[in-house]
Formats: sequence, C-alpha cells, structure tokens
Amino acid sequence: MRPMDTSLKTRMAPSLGLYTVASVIRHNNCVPVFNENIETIDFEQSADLVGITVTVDTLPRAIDIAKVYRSKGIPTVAGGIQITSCPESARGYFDALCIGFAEGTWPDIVRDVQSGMLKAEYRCINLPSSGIIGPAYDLIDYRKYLYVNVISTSRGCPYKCSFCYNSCENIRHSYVNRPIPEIIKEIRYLNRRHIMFIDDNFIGNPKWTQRFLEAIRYMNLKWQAAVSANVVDIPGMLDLMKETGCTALFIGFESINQKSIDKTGKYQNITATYERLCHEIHRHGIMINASFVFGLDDDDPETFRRTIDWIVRNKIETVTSHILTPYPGTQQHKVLMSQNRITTDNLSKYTTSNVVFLPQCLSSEELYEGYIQVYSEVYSLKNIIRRFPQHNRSAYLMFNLFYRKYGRFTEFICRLIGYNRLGKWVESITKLGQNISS
Ligand code: B12
Ligand code: SF4
Repeated sequence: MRPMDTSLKTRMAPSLGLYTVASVIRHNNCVPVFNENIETIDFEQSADLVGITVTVDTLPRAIDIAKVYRSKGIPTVAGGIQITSCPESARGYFDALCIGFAEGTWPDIVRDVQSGMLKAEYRCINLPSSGIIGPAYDLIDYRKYLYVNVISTSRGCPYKCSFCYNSCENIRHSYVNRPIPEIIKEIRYLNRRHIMFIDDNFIGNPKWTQRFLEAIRYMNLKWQAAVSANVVDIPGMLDLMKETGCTALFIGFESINQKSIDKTGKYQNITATYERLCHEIHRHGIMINASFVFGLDDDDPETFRRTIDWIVRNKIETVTSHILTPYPGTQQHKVLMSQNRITTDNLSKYTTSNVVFLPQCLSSEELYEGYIQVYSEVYSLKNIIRRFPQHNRSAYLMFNLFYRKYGRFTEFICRLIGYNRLGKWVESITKLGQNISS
C-alpha cells in the first residue's frame, strides 16, 4: 500500500486476470482463487497446479509463494504483466512461465501437467479478437470488493509510451478489441447500471469505440474509462460519450512540461492543448481523473508547485500521481540502466511510491517529498473547496472527502457494513463519478 492509500484501494476490484485464467479451464476443474491483498492463502489446500498472476511489485512475494508449493511437489506457473514484460526476471523461480495471454496457453499447460510433461515456457502474445475469453464473474465473492462491475473491452494500447508496460517487446504488438456482443453479454450478466471499463485506453481504436458506444446506447448506462489525451481531437467523441452515459474519464496527462512529455514518447499529449481538453470535458459534464508522473528528466523542485496550481486552476476533480518507476522490460528501464541510474532492483519497491532511480534535476528526497506534497495539497480542505465542480458534485465530494481525505473513516465503515454494500451505496447516491484507477 502507498502512504496515502487505505484498504479501499486493495479492495477496489478483483483481479480480472486470475478470473480469466479460471474461466479458461473451469468446466473440467475446480479452481479456487485467492487474492492475498485481502485474504490469506490456504497453503494446506491440496492442488494439482498453482497459477500466480504477477505485477512488477508482487514478483518477490510470488516467488515466496511458489517456494512453498514447490516444496510440496506442486507445480507452479507464473503469468501476468510482469512475466510478459520481462520473463528474465522470473526464470528459475517457477516450474513454468506464461508469456502473454492465458487464453492461448493455460489449456496446454493443464494438459502438459496432466501428462507430466510441463515445459519451462509457454507463449501467446497475439490473439484474434474472438480468442479473448471473459472472466468467470460468477466465481467472484462480491462481498469482498467495493466494485465488481469492471469490464475489460480490449488488451494493450496502440501507443508505446516509454515508461509503460506497453513499450515492452512482448506486448508492443498486441492491441486488440473484444467482440462487442461478448461485452454486452458481460454487462447484462453483471446486471448493473454502472460499469467501469478498465482498458488501458478506451479510445485506442476510435472507430471501434464509436461502434461500441452506439451498441450500448439503448442500455442507458453510467460508465467511465481511461482514455488518451487526444480524445478531444476525435470529432463527435465527447458528445457520444456524454450521450451514452460517461461520467468520468481517467487521462494520463503525466506532466505539464512539454519537454518532459517529449522524452516519454507520449506523442498524443500536447501540453499547450491541456486547458482546452479540460474545458471541453467539463463542458460535457464529465469529471476528470488526471494522472501525473514525477521524476522525469526535466522535472525540478518547482515542478510540484506548478502542477498543483495547474490542477487547482483547472478544477481537476481527482488526481492520481506516481513517482517515475522503470518497470523492467520498458524502454525507460533500458535508458536508465544504460545510464547506470537504477538504485535498487528490489521489485517490491516498484509501486510508483518509492524512488528507485537517480533523478536528474532533483534529489531523491525532493522527488519523494514533492510527490507526497501533491497528494496532501490537492486533497487539502482548502483546495477541495477551490476545485469544487459545476457538475457531479456529490460524486466529487464523496471521492475527495470519503476516499482521499477521510479514507480511514470510510475504511472503518466498510469493515462494519461490508465493502460491496458501501460501493453500491456510493454508486447510487453519486451516479458514479469515481474512477477505478485512483
Ligand atoms: C484494474 C487495474 C487495477 C485495479 C484492480 C487491480 C486488481 N485487483 O487486479 C486497482 C485500481 C486496484 C489497481 C491497483 C494497482 N495497480 Co493496477 N491496473 C489495473 C489495470 C488497468 C487492468 C488490469 C486488468 O484487469 N486487466 C485485464 C486482465 C484480463 O488482463 P491481465 O491481468 O493482463 O491478464 C491476462 C494475461 O496477463 C495473462 N495472465 C494474467 N495472470 C496470469 C496468471 C497465469 C497463471 C497465467 C497462465 C496467465 C496470466 O492472462 C490474462 C488473460 O489474457 C492494469 C492495466 C492492464 N491493462 O493490465 C493496471 C496495472 C496492472 N496496475 C499497475 C499498477 C502499477 C498498480 C498499482 C501498483 C498502482 C499504485 N501505485 O498503487 C496498484 C497496486 C496493484 C497491486 N499490486 O495489487 C500497473 C502494473 C505495472 C507492472 N509492470 O506491473 C498496470 C499494468 C498499469 C500500467 N499501465 O502501468 N490496478
Ligand atoms: S497511452 Fe497510456 S496505456 Fe497507452 S502506452 Fe501510453 S501510458 Fe501506456
């Protein structure tokens, strides 16, 4: 957990990756799923095969878990973002690695375990749209999470920003949208008016997005998603989003300094257009969750002050910020490695809330303090009042006060009444303005 987080973050949503793995083989197998963020693993339960999903920061723990199972003679397979981005980081710690999509590997893995012929590596880095399988939503214990109404409509992103896992070799060529009828089936199954689309970039293929939004228009949903900053340049897109029920958009602004942006290869972000972008989104009555990354080479001690002022001036409803983190396998990692600037290879620190490299125009302490300052100033009572929006006021107050400012109190209430009950209650009184990526 980051210093500003509570269990509301870890209880936010289930791992769709693991429930997809479960979905692939559930018909002939019993597939219990454990989420160690919120519960303890029952190591006594017997198993024929253990699959572990791994993000960068959870790799050290995944290795420890695998050790326990391997000592009992149970084979372990690791998959997920980190294994796909940088398989070298995991070699030797698991019986097999899955690089890419479970849909194209897990059936073979199960078959090979059954015949005692498990290979060291399985690979499926490209899937046709029809090959994607939806998660086993019916296996999720809804009571454990704030939200289960999360849907992934695509995999990957057409952009390849240098700090993002999408710039990794095994991922950079795999952007795919799912068949629209499959997604509609999932929305119907979830049977909720509020849906959170958790794609990297919901407008990666604008023509697909427009077709999809037209297809769900009749469902009268309230929804939110993450999009790239060029959303404002796609004719009619914001109108269509508004008409089909969009309440909030998560956008990776990353920096208000164009020089910093240029070095990330995020060509779709033009800082000179940011104010117009915010104005247009707000004009459509949609909330903005702005994401920033600090520690880029042109960031200096003044960057934090300037960014906070910009956020307040543009009345950004919610903010997520990160310390630049060189995920192994990314272009950013290659550059910092070649400059000998990575200061720790302890991946459990790679949560975007620790400084794991030497910044250029800042000390490590200044970077960390500045990152903390952004959260504490943006969510100070004074600035919550100064950012008060024209639309979605109840959602704004709910997120700013009860998630960010007084999260510990909300966490206490959740323990009394249950996370999912609180999530549903928040959805109904706010018409859902909060974004999952916060
Ligand atoms: C939704 C989401 C969240 C949610 C829910 C997380 C959860 N419970 O899973 C919340 C908001 C809580 C969250 C939190 C965080 N997140 Co997050 N999150 C995502 C997001 C947007 C979608 C994940 C998802 O459901 N994808 C859809 C599923 C179906 O895809 P998948 O997981 O890749 O699974 C497929 C394959 O990878 C493979 N597979 C996966 N697991 C396994 C296992 C086996 C055994 C096999 C065979 C195959 C396999 O098969 C699956 C089906 O094809 C991703 C971005 C992304 N596109 O993945 C970021 C992402 C995973 N998050 C990220 C980060 C950094 C975080 C935080 C650390 C942020 C922070 N600073 O606090 C936290 C902490 C997460 C943690 N350690 O618990 C990074 C991870 C970077 C990295 N290189 O590891 C990502 C990639 C975002 C990014 N662009 O950088 N997150
Ligand atoms: S636009 Fe976002 S999701 Fe896509 S590559 Fe860049 S940072 Fe990653």
